[in-house]
Amino acid sequence: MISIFTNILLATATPVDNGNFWLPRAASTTAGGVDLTFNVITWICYFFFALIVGLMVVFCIKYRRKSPDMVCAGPTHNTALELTWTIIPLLLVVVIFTVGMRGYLNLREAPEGCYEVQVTGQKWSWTFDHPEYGATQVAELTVPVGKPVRLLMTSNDVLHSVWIPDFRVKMDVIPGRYTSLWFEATAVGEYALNCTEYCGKDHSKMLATVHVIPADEFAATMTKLANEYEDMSVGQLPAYAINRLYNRCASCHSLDGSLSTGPTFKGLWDRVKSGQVKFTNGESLSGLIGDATEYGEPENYIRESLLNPQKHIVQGYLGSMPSFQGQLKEKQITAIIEMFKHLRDVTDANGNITVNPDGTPTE
Ligand code: HEC
Ligand SMILES: [Cu+2]
Repeated sequence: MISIFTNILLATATPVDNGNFWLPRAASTTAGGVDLTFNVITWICYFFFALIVGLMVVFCIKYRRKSPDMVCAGPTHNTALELTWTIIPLLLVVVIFTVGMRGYLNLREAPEGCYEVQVTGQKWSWTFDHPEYGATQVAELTVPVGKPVRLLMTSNDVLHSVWIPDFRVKMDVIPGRYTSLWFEATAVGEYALNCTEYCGKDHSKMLATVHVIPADEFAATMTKLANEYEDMSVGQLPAYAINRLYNRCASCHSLDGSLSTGPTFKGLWDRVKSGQVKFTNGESLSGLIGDATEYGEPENYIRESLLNPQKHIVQGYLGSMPSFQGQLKEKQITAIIEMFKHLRDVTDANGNITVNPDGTPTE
């Protein structure tokens, strides 16, 4: 028994362990409290399972009916036994409650001075805004190690839920109201963030990566992220867009020609330039581009598709694309258009991205 309890304490006192059969690695300051509760309950279960099944077997053998005419008086009550089986479980649930409540309060009470990130869930991607730096990340969240971080979360459409298993944190994300959670990462590394509330067709693609980086690199990284495209020339924009902006489109638009919620980006520029796109109202893009037409330049059609996606609905699709009005800066819209024009330079035939944000080839 003693060794079991030292085992529990040691297992939860280390800041990062690599997980075990039951639990993933633990990499936040509050993970210990969650794991302690889990371990206490699990070990109580092991202990009583062994005790009860063991005694049952022993009693089956010891008190079995040894001859057919063996008759005994049925059991009456036994005060000592009844008190024991009431008081011991009572003490155990009090222990479970205390351990659980402490862990719960740790999770709910964010410490003072948290670094704050605003999180928006949307079918089917996560957007992370860093108000302090004016930086926006999609499907990626960069945070400093050893600093408490508070996520203030809401949803643009349906219920979602943020879950970072390695940090042992999880909270619903609800349209029309804010919820929050906090964590302090204990180790530099990459951690999975999942949506854990079934939210529609591509729920399983609603993933993000949490990058925990050294605290002294954080400010510089975020400042760079906030305006890395500002200083880029037009020629550098496709590599930037495919890495930093495409993840806002990825849940609905493929790069390899496969069908999805929206039309594939593969060959999109050729279809648009030649006016081949047909709309559900029977119109065709060829009548809307060219001299003295609504759009003139085909680039304006793409711009309109981003800012006002319901205006023309491409045949075979539903009008489910969200507007990016106010979410993309002018230069980012240019970057997306340039990405379409140069898609072959930044992806391979299978739709894999072949360049880093700075234009160098990926490994
Ligand atoms: C929730 C799903 C969804 C997301 C996210 C999304 N789109 Fe769309 N998109 C659609 C659908 C559906 C259509 C087709 C219906 C329509 O025309 O509105 C479409 C159409 C388009 C078109 C017109 C395509 C054509 O063949 O004429 C463009 C351009 C486009 N999207 C670009 C983007 C870009 C760029 C992003 C990311 C910044 C993005 N979309 C994000 C669903 C989405
Ligand atoms: Cu979701």
